[in-house]
Amino acid sequence: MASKRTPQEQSVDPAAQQMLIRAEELHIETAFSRADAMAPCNIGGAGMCCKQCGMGPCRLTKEGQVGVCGATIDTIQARNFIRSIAAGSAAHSDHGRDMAFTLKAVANGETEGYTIRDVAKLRIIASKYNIPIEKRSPEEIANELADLYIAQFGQQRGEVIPTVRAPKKRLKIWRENGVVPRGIDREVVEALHRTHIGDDQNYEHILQHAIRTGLSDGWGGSMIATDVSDILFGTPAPILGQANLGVLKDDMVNVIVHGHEPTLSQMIVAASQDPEIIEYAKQAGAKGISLSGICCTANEILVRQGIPAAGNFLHQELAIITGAVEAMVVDVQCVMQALVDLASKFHTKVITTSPKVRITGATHIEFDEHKALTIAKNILKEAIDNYKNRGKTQIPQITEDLIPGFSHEYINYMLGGTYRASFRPLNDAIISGRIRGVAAIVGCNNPRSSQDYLHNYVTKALLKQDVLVVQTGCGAIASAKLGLMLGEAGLTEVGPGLREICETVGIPPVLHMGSCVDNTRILTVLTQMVEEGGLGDDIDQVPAVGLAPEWMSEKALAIAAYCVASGAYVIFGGSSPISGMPDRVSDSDKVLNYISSGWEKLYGGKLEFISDPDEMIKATLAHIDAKRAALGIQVYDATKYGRSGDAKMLALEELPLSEQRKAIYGTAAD
Ligand code: SF4
Ligand code: MSK
Repeated sequence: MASKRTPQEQSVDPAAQQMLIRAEELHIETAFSRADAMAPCNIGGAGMCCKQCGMGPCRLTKEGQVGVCGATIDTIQARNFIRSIAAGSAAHSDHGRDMAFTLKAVANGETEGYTIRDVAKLRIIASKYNIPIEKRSPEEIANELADLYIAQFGQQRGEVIPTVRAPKKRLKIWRENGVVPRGIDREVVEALHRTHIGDDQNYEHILQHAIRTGLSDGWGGSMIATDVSDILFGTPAPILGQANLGVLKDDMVNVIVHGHEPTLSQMIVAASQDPEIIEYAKQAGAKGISLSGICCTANEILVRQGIPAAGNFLHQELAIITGAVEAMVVDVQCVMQALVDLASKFHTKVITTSPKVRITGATHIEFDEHKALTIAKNILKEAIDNYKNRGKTQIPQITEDLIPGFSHEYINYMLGGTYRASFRPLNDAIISGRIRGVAAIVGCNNPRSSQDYLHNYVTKALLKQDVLVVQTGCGAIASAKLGLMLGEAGLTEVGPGLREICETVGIPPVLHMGSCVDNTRILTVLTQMVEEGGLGDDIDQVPAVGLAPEWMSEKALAIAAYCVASGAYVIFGGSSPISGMPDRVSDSDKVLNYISSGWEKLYGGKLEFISDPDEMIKATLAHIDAKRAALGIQVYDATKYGRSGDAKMLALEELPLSEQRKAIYGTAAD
């Protein structure tokens, strides 16, 4: 049994700590206490257990040991690894498939409540695939784009269409290595086939297909999900939002949407503003409806409508423990089964909505986009009817404001303006060394580490080193809760060069780019930086690193695979699922080495598991500096910048008026 931690050790978030103390008082279990009570299996956790057939499970813990079928440790580790990547790709991509079907239904006028919100993005995306746009209605274009996107999932031959948006050199590398995904489903199915007993038994060959499977997600299903969400619900742009449990209201009906898909949550946002529903809530004795989100559903409605985020992955139970949540409405992914038992101790209704997801004991109200608004209203009425059952509440009075909504379209616009939208200023800032490099710090919370600690530690350290940070998923909510996503407030935490850029452009030092599927926005940003010029001709040359300090989901591994394939150095914190035993069976190093130096030789990107946050930071900076040197751009110098912009103005304020004039106008005269 692992040791029991204090609430302060379980999370660095003060709101979470308050709820963990309350959980202890009420003798309630959470993921934190269950993680303390259950030590992870050190054989399975290290990727050394195979249960692919009924002759096993086989646990390979000794040097040279093989499974009953003769499978070696490297084969078993590679098989376990690709199976996780396949599951992660399937989850993201199935989300993308549903979005494509919704686009089709909207184009055909078959849905209730949806419209095509971003016609400009629809036209831009359609043009990339040579879909005619002139003299055609948005619905006609959307219909053709939806058909094209739906076809990508079942396509058997050829290349998944969004890959044409990658840098030319990158696409060539994929083609030369035979890893351009043929069809999204095909690569996932083949990953499962190859890892069945008696199939692919060469670890390098298995891991090559891991790359292809990951690419079918990043440059396939996830990219489709992001595109269609923007077309239907609007491309994010900066908007004021709030984060943490304090967004729950004592005098309102609190409804939390949790999961990943934006289709239902967007409609719940619309329904919650309906006068009929507000009146219904008032009749129930509440002041109205307070809607908030958890996990990536939170991100979807936060970046588009500014709907508050109650928290990230590990807040899902803590929100219920406030006693103030009338309904937690869930769809797919990252929803803990423990919610239902926990909710039974309070008055919260857990409502499942996806045809794919049922949880024993939960209320099921199935979502159907053809009746979306009606269903959303029914769900809200269920929540309102439950308000009278609310007992004692304890809502931590802790929130932080934030400005989310930095889509690649907006970054492009904010750097160059409407008529000369461009990544030039960002590239120039990197070339001059004001910005040392870019870090994408993404991914989950994991109760095996202190919630948000690794995210925050790494983010703060890199900001001080003039590294611009972009975030998605639960990592983004961690920074939001810390106040790093609010212009001026976040700027006290950053290095002098980065600060100058943030002040000039008017951005926070940490840019919230959306949900897990929106990691594809980061691929697009990197591609546009390459196309802008000055930072090489492919993604692997850009001084950038991807980090997932608290990863836990299989989707995170899929993201890692496609980022590596795209040329990125990816660092995962926590534990490695292919670490081997601590005293290392030497053969188990083969897989670890292959996903690092093996993949780097082929793709320029690599994946490493580094548990020590200081080592993570060191590796990130070393990589960024090495890429800068390879490009031949300015050597980063921390002392070079920081004497212009607001810093200069503040320093001037200290001087007598005549000297201020002299410094600004070159003369002390009026
Ligand atoms: Fe054991 Fe081989 Fe079956 Fe895996 S596939 S469980 S190693 S016999
Ligand atoms: S929700 S996959 S815990 S980021 Fe996307 Fe958060 Fe990870 Fe789920």
